[in-house]
Amino acid sequence: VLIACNTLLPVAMVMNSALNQSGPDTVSHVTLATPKLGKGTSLTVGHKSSVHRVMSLDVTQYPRDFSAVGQFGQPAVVPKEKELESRNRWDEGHFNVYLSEQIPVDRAIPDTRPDACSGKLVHDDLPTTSVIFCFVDEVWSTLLRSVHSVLNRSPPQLLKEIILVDDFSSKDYLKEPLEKYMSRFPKVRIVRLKERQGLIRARLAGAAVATGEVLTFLDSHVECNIGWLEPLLQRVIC
Ligand SMILES: [Mn+2]
Repeated sequence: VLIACNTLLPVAMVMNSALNQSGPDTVSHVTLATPKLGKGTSLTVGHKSSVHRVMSLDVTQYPRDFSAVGQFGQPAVVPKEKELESRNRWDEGHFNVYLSEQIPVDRAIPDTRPDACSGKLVHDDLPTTSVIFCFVDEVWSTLLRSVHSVLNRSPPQLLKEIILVDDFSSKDYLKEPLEKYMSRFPKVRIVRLKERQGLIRARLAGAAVATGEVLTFLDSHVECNIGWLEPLLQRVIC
């Protein structure tokens, strides 16, 4: 069942299997149609009534380079001598792949939320989530940026795991080098499909191994900003 779908931030969220805690306070009712539970299965989801302001979280493992291209969302320009290269590489991702490679994969970006969003209250006991990225031959820099943005800007206690579902990519950099890169992040898991399945079956493959209470499906070329997760999880339980 599709709980939330937003075209600006490509995201879809579903409840994963049974959320079996039931709190004494506010109780909301969620109707599910997950493969595991079958269509129309109903669950009661409880939560405490205590709330907090959406967390303004943005952590990085390493200090950020202030002068890096595109740092803080500064406009980035292709130098004259790189214009041909940048044009030739456009088709690798149907965007400016050259420029994306110049921009740090864990850069800071401005907090562009309206005040009403940053002041929003969410429950203290939000469910955990598995973030699932499905991809076929995704560009290296954008795939990494997607993962870093989730790791850097999600409350750690809510992020159960990140599942990368490789829908039978052909690019070599997505094999060994991706395994090696991601091995430093204990929360990141890679699932390899043995033949091309298509987006929906790839998502189901991710869902099948996910252990979080809510499944969050993101495009593999996104940049999650500060406060992206809690309001989405809040919508799922309320
Ligand atoms: Mn997309």
